[in-house]
Amino acid sequence: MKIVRADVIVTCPGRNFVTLKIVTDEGVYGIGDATLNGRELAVASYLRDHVCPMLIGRDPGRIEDTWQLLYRGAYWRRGPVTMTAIAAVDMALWDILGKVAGLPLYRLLGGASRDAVMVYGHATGRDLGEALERYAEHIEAGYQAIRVQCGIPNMRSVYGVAKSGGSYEPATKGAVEEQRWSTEKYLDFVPTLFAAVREKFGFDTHLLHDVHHRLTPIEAARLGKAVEPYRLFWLEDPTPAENQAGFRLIREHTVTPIAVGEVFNSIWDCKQLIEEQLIDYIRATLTHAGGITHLKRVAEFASLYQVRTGCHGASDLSPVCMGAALHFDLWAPNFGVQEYMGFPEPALEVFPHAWRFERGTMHPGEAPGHGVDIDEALAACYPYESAYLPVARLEDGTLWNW
Ligand code: EZ4
Ligand code: CO
Repeated sequence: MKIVRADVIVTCPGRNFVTLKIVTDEGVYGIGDATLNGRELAVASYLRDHVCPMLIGRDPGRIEDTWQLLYRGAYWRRGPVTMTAIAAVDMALWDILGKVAGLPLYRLLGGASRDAVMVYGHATGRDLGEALERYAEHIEAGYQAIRVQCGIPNMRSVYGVAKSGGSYEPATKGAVEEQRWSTEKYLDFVPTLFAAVREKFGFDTHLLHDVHHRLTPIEAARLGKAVEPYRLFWLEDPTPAENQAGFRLIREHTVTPIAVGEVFNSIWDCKQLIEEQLIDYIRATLTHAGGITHLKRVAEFASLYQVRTGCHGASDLSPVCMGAALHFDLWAPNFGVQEYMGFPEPALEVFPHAWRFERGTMHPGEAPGHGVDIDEALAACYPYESAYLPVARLEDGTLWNW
């Protein structure tokens, strides 16, 4: 079997997605997600201009060799654009392998380690009352794990809260949105939020929260310590992670579990964090961290240190990534939880899928491969729309981590 075509499809059914489709001489094809929020066209070009021509004529079954070729062969290793492009190829090749074998991807990985995958949803409110209402709705819908984010008194904007009170989408079309941030106001308020959740709903649900890189290590340590009584499932991205050793400072002060890694693109981004047991959950995703071949390596390494997976699953990762991730999660012996935010309705139509949601858990389905397809004619009805992630500034105007 040979690869005869590799096409990049850019579409915006509610938000931008980049998809790679690899076609073989036997007509079997596979698809992979190549979406890098706010930098979509860089990956599209990397694939179209540099990777796709290299794939023509290759045996689609040589997945590992193709991964090594694109990683070592580029000479310029790692980085989000490169690793997202490699991930898309890898995901599409595993999809083809599953279709050829007539088996769902999770069975190729070694079979199911559990009945279904626990997912966490997002309860976000512009104020405490609204956050608690959303939390109640998630319990009603059967979620066992719920992330809570909430507007901060006297702060104009905050990460993770929808402006309209509807579903949250950070990327904005047109100009870059500027938000303001005050660490002091945030640290003063956020323990109140967790206290209110536990007081109202008890301890039966897993409670999660995303700090979104806004604190310094010592501030994160203080927050982790302050919220210990509310027994969080995890505190996510408490501080930027380029300096992995910085997490020692957090660990020295608190037993609140830490999740990091949605912006990571290789095992080298988390090697020290995992080896020194500075985190509890690794959030790297298939799409941004080199696909199934590489994330499997990360998960197996993490398992040696009792670090569990908690794959990023924001709506800017396409339904293709969601499908592949659910197979991965069903297999991974050290799976922790999977993020699930849902998708805009048109996106679900553009990407017909075998996965299903049922009362807080998900299953990838039994379709061969990863079970997600693309309706190219429908995709063409939603042309790309330039959109950017916001930036954050401190109250005096200093640019901060968004
Ligand atoms: O801000 O995926 O945990 N989820 C997140 C996301 C990220 C977006 C960036 O593209 O932090 O909402
Ligand atoms: Co996050």
